[in-house]
Amino acid sequence: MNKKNQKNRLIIVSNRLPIVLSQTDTGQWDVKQGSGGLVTALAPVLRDRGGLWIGWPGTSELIEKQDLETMFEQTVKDFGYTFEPVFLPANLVNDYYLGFSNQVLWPLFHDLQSRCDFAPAYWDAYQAVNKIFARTIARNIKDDDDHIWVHDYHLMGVGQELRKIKTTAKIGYFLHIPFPSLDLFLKLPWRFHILESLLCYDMIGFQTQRDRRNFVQCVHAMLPDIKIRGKGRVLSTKVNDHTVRMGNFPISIDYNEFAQKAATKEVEKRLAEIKEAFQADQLILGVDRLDYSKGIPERLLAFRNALERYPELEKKITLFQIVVPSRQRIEQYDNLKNEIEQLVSEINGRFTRPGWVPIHYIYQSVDRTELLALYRAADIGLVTPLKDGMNLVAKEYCASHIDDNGVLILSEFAGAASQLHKHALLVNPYDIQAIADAIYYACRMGTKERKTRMKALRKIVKKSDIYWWVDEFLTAVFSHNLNTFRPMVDYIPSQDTVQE
Ligand code: ADQ
Repeated sequence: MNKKNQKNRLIIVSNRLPIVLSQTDTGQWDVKQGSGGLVTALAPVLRDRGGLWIGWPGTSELIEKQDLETMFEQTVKDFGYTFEPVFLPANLVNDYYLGFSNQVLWPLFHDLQSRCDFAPAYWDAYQAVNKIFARTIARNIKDDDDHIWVHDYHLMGVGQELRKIKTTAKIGYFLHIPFPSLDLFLKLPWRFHILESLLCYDMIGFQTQRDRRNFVQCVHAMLPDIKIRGKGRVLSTKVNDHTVRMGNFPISIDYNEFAQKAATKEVEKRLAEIKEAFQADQLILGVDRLDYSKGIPERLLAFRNALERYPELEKKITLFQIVVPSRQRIEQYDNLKNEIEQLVSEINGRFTRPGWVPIHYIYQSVDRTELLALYRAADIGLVTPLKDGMNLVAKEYCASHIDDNGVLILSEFAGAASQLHKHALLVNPYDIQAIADAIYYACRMGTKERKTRMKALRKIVKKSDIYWWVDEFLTAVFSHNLNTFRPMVDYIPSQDTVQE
């Protein structure tokens, strides 16, 4: 990135602010920066350039607006950048967040159209909230050299709203979830609005080449006057004299942080306790947010299928499935929780033997030490989403496996497969028998093959970590030379990998 651009102030915009609010014994509110990969990577950039993070605090009902603003004034001193809360009227939050974001865009973009609820009121709320975000951003822009980076599917319309109020600052946008194929996208009643909104950004970032290709196909089919050109990883087009670029930038994790923390004494201690507690030869780990896109029931069925078809696995394998609660007010998520719990209980009821319980199921968030110890203890990481933008669990599992002795079984529909396909065991997450076979194969895999595969996986995650991702995206938005972006070609199933 050139020196001039490095000085531009950066404004990050996401649905939720990356903060954790807690109340002290005296009832005072305390604000701490969140610990996710995105904030870890962006915080130094925001500090260097001077920056601001705009988002919904999510707890407006618990805390007075005035108190929150006073607290955020304090954070400039502590963090070197500040937060700007977007206060959303309570009557819009449900329809915008639980409604349009999570019952229209989320299922449709994960190829699960039957789970969509295309209620018109949801769209109205989505537009209204995107307008509120745009106004908050506009109020906070100091000059045209400020750079704005909007995140994810909740805020696809913010760019267009900003253009309506004549914002000329550069605006980048990154979609964390997949972009659907043309046939699916056409089902969306507001398809033209969404496409035209996205084309108001200066840069549209996708996780994989497949997502970018789907987007380009939608533009070419629905807006044939727009010609998208280019050959490399970043393409471009002109829309009303405004240049729009689009590229694929696979998000990642802070590899060094995971690798270093995985080697700490606390993790070693917890690892020893876990190993002591699980006497089975092979510990298999699943870690997911509660979501139907993560393929948890299908994974449990595959585990059951492995126990049925390979009786020699009895007492030899244990599945440790952690599910973190999510979107608790949507009925489909409650039903999914029940379905998972029934399957776990059915499988354990049928296969448990004295001294061996096949599935350990935890429905809660676990702390970082516990997660790292589990990643290290797991001989097999089982990551089988039906569809996923990227899936950071797959990368965290590899980064934490500092002894290189683990096998990653990965869904070919996770964005992570675009980078990890050669060295993971790739599976079609709908193919229960293929997952069961991969489990069996992984259990019997020799140490040499495990280590060769895991070393190669770790090298890929290390090379393209979260800092690389931030740098690549920001360079693509703000630099002029697009030839620096080497193409990244996705995994496409071939005759060799597809078992009919
Ligand atoms: P998510 O759908 O939330 O993210 P993912 O990428 O797997 O999915 O990230 C989940 C995160 O939550 C991981 O960092 C994981 O460690 C953590 N986590 C999960 N279960 C946990 C538990 N029980 N306890 C503690 N931590 C837990 C969206 C997209 C993804 C995309 C990311 C980033 O859906 O496809 O990879 O954004 O772009």
